[in-house]
Amino acid sequence: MLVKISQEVQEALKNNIPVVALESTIISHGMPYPKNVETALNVEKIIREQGAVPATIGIIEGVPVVGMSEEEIELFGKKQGILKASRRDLPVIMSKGLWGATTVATTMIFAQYAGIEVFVTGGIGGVHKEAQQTFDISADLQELANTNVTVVCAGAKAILDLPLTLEYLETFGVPVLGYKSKNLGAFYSSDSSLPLDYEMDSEEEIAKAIYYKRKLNLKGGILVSNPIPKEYEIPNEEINVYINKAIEDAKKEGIKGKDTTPFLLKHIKEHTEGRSLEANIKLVYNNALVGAKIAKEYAKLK
Ligand code: PSU
Ligand code: MN
Repeated sequence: MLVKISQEVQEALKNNIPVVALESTIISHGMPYPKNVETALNVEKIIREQGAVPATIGIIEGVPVVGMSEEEIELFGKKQGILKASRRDLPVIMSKGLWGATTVATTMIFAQYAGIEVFVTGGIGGVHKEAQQTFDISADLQELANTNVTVVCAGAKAILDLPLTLEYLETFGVPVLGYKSKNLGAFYSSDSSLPLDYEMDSEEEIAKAIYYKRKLNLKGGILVSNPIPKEYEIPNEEINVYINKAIEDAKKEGIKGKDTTPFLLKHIKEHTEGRSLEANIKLVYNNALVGAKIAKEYAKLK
């Protein structure tokens, strides 16, 4: 079997019940145990309460799984040494029978493979600061350019160069839609002050945009920016101090490539004494709710 799709997800897809894909890097590399497992299971619950089916995706002993069980999610949260699997890592992880946590890029790949349109996460990767020198641009952006999945996030962290990230998405024809917001979300804070092209007033409006993009066969993803609710945000001035410190630490320690993002996330979390983790959890719940509603609206149009 190339990809294992759970019975429940298969049934849902067959019967046009909305399905929402979820990534596993956020579990294994994005949050500490046991908060990671607790969050992943709560996200699934929020999606179910909306009448949609969650499909958490990860690679277990070389087999990509779409629709992990609770036990599998628990294992993903605990196990050491799970590889962060982006597009380039997939063939080798499968060849060697390893465990791999799917990033935004690879979750999109398996969501598309299974026929799942909507995918909920926290934040996406993007163009890193000083990418002019380092060439560090997340594979997530090329995946958004090429793979037909809608990604609901809270914008992107200021560990990235957000203006360049938007330019990149524009070049590759990826619509970036602000859910009830004019500006891009900045993950921990609700407003990056970077204007988006379109503010969307409802889940239905977003579902229609997805519908037309697919009908026209316009290859690639759609990015929905759903800002963190104001009561949970950490103001930009405050979080940026920790972000800049984390970037300095990464430079000093010579952190490169795929290690960069997890390193920065871990350091920010340590420096804010868990406050950033709380904000992170709240914004993911908020994305799960909106994502499930978008999936529901989209199912009506299909
Ligand atoms: N940004 C976050 N939280 C995350 C990630 C990014 O705020 O957990 C994870 C996602 O899985 C994303 C990946 O796809 O990091 C991007 O890594 P890179 O920058 O190496 O492409
Ligand atoms: Mn990178």
